[in-house]
Amino acid sequence: MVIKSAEFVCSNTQISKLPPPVKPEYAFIGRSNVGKSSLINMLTGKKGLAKTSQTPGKTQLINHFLVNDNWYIVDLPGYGYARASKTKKADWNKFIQQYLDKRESLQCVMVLVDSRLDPQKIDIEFCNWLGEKGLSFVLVFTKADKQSTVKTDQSIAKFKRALLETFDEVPQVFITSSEEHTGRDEILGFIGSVNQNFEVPDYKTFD
Ligand SMILES: Nc1nc2c(ncn2[C@@H]2O[C@H](COP(=O)(O)OP(=O)(O)OP(=O)(O)O)[C@@H](O)[C@H]2O)c(=O)[nH]1
Ligand SMILES: [Mg+2]
Repeated sequence: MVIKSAEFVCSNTQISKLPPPVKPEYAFIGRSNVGKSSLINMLTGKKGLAKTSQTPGKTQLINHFLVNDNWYIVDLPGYGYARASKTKKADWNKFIQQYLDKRESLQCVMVLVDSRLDPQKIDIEFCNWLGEKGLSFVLVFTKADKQSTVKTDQSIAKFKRALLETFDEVPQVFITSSEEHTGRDEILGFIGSVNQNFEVPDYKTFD
């Protein structure tokens, strides 16, 4: 897929204010600091599109970006941000779960996982939650430039093994590096093929 345009549309804390669900949408989610915003910038080829930061917890809202006037990338706040207060974490859960569970045009959840780490409980639990809700998701291993291919492959194998404790089969996997532009063609190709089957869903309007 060729990216002709990518623009920021809106930031939201309220489900009722999201753009109408008339275009296919892909949510990027994962632990705080995993590289969601960097990946979005790498995929769209626009460096400052999504705000990145070395301080975890930068993305606090549901951010919609329109690509090629045709589909949405959604940058979500990271989960598991250790320094967030309990109330904040609870709010996060409620809000994001509501979004993921109810968004009619959501085609796939892109679950970002740090390729350097052993399976993290919070990531596995989140995948299990997606499974329970029947939401389709793929795994995107990030920061692959930070270590050898062997190490990345080992992390992926461990993660798959952990998922197979609850799932019958593992979802599709992408290996990425925002630094080196690894995985860009694969992810955009995947999104392009899913987009082809999109039909505008019935949806509720909020007055
Ligand atoms: N080497 C390397 N560093 C990366 C990569 N992706 C992200 N980073 C770095 O990791 C840090 C966090 O990246 P962000 O893209 O802001 O992460 P995020 O998941 O959006 O973070 P929050 O919005 O705070 O949850 C930044 O310092 C990035 O430069 C990558 O592929 N390779
Ligand atoms: Mg971010």
